[in-house]
Amino acid sequence: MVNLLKSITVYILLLAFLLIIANCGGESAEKIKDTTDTTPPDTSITSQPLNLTNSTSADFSFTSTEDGSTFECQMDNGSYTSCTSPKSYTGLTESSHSFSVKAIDSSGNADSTPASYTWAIDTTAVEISITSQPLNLTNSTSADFSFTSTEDGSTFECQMDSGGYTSCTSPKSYTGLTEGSHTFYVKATDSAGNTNSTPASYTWTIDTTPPTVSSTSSLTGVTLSTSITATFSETMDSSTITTTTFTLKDSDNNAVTGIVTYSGTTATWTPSSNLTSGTTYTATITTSVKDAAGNNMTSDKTWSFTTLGILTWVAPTKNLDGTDLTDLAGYKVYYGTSSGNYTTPIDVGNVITYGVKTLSAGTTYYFTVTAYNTIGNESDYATEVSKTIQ
Ligand SMILES: [Ca+2]
Ligand SMILES: [Ca+2]
Ligand SMILES: [Ca+2]
Repeated sequence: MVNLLKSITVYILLLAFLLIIANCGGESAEKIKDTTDTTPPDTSITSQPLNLTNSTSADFSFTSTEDGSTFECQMDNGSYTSCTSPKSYTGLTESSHSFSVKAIDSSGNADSTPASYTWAIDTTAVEISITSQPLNLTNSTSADFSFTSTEDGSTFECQMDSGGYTSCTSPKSYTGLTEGSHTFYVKATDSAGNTNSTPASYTWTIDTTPPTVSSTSSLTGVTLSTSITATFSETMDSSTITTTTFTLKDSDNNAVTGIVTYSGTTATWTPSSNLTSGTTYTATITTSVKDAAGNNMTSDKTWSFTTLGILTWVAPTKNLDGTDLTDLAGYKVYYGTSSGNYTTPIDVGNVITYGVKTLSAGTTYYFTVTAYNTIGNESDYATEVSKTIQ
């Protein structure tokens, strides 16, 4: 019984103690509630990245309307975590980002409308395209360029040769350029400040020098089936080299029919049928021919040549004494500019036709031929023939 009473006393004391504790708690909560602040603070972001930037870092400063506030920050879809101002982020990806921050006052009231800021990171440089430019080879000393970039709002800088970059817009024109090779460069900077490391460029050549005919085919010993060639000082516009601009006329000023081809720097005129023996022809290339840059030749190129004087004869069959000729060894051709007077003979071998070279226009030549046998006996002259080279 005594023990029971003791136990009850202990319980009563314990209960009383618990009641006192409970009472104390109740009074304390009532007192705090009376003076508590139930108004949440408002949060402001006071510094932030540019709206569009090429920086992958971001620094934010922020304030609360209530001193003593703490803050929680959120980047993109992450969760709010405790932070202080300033708050920095690094290694952000190239895309749009959103930062939010809310203040929590010392009474635990959180700003229900966090401050937030959205911006974009662009670290990719633009691509530039040159959309119009001079011909690769031109005789124009002016040049007009158009160009575009892959991003609206880009700004451009242009450079001609090694002249240095200056701000420019499309189209960009240059005048008074010198003859020779030139290179145009253009680079762009996007709105985020990214400049392409490799500029777009275009190289072309200005040629203002007219072409000339630097050489022609041989003027002497020209065979009847010859092709006549003219080599130019530079590559030509092949479309300007035709049977109209490259002609051949005979000594009567009649046009000769042929075809014209062009390769490398050489034009070739080929007759449709053999030329006439011992005749002077005149070839002409007119100023209508142009070099590859479009410059016309400044004066006609005219030159003349004489075709071979072709002699033919009938082989003898008898010796002077009437016996059969069995030891014929060859022939000698004689010719000169007066009848019966011949220069040193030409041993032409055992043939029955020969083309005499180095004949001059306007001159009459006299020709004959002898035969000789294996022991060197030479016949009399054959009947003389003459021809005036036209
Ligand atoms: Ca408050
Ligand atoms: Ca960009
Ligand atoms: Ca030229």
